[in-house]
Amino acid sequence: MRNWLRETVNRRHLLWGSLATASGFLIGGAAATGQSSHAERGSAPPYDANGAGHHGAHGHMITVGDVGNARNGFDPTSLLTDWNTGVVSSLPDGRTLRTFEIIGEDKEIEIAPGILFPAWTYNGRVPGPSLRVTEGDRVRIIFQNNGSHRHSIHFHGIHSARMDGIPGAGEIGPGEEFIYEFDALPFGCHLYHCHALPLKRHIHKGMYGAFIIDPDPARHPEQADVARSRLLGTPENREWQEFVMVMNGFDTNFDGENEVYAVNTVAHHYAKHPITVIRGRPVRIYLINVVEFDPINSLHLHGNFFDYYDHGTTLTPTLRTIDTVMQCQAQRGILEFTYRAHETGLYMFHAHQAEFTELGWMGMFDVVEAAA
Ligand SMILES: [Cu+2]
Repeated sequence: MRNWLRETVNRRHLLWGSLATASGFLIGGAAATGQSSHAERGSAPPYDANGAGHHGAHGHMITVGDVGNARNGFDPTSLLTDWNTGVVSSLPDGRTLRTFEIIGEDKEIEIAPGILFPAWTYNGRVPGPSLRVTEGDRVRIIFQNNGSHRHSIHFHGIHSARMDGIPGAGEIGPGEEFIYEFDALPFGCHLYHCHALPLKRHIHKGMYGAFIIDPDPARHPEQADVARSRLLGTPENREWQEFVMVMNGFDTNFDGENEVYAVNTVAHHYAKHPITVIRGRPVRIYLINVVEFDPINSLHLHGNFFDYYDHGTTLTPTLRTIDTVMQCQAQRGILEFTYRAHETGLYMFHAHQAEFTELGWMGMFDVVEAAA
């Protein structure tokens, strides 16, 4: 039987100690003592979205300082809306062909201030590019493995056995190339990840990303309005504020446990850099859980409730009016909500596994009025 208390303390101390010794940064007292500080929020000083008041967020228990986005080559704020729709051309039968080029490479990234992680990446970023296509498109992915290990890309979706991205069906060695090709089905919020063995190592090292298939309104005449609202580029879609959030974790000492948790890789990034949301416009989140080693993860939204579409494969919600959703590994879904009836201000979201929250998985929405 595992000693959860001891493990928890050790994991916190490891992060805390690493931060302190690696770069002089400190995590606030609550994390160091292992005490949950939800109760402290009420007495915490007002949160300062401009950066001076990081200690105030969630009761003095987030990392201090910032990671080097330029060095990493990606900024988690940009990742929220950075859709890669590929190079578009037409097939002889008139259908759309979307071609993507993905390169696997080893890359050291900074996941919390002063904490470097030897990642394996797709296109040099974690998570990899957010691929976005339309239901029925032909998808072609040219995968070049420039890394030091064998890798693949396994897409969640419908495809042939030859395109499955497992050893013997798309897994390639360093310096090799493989082309995956399939039709984009079914519509939904999917993911892709390396399926080389040992699987948990290849996943937690950073080889995963969002694979979103927008519904084709012509195929769903009974709910064409809903489908159009999800189809990137339509006037209906532009009304929405869409964000992709990949919940991930990092085992920094390779003991089979995560020491850092995040959404889109950098611990507490959205706590220090709140996500701007226009009050009058609806919000849609493509949420994906790829955390390895922990069986479940979750998202809890403060001061609000949302509708949820499990796997994003339906046009009507599978859960209505909830404020917390649980996802096991590789589970994903679409959240929809609005702040129309709210006052402006900062609204927290986080895993409701409190330990994950303290170790990086917590952020804020900054609800503002639309510019006049
Ligand atoms: Cu791999």
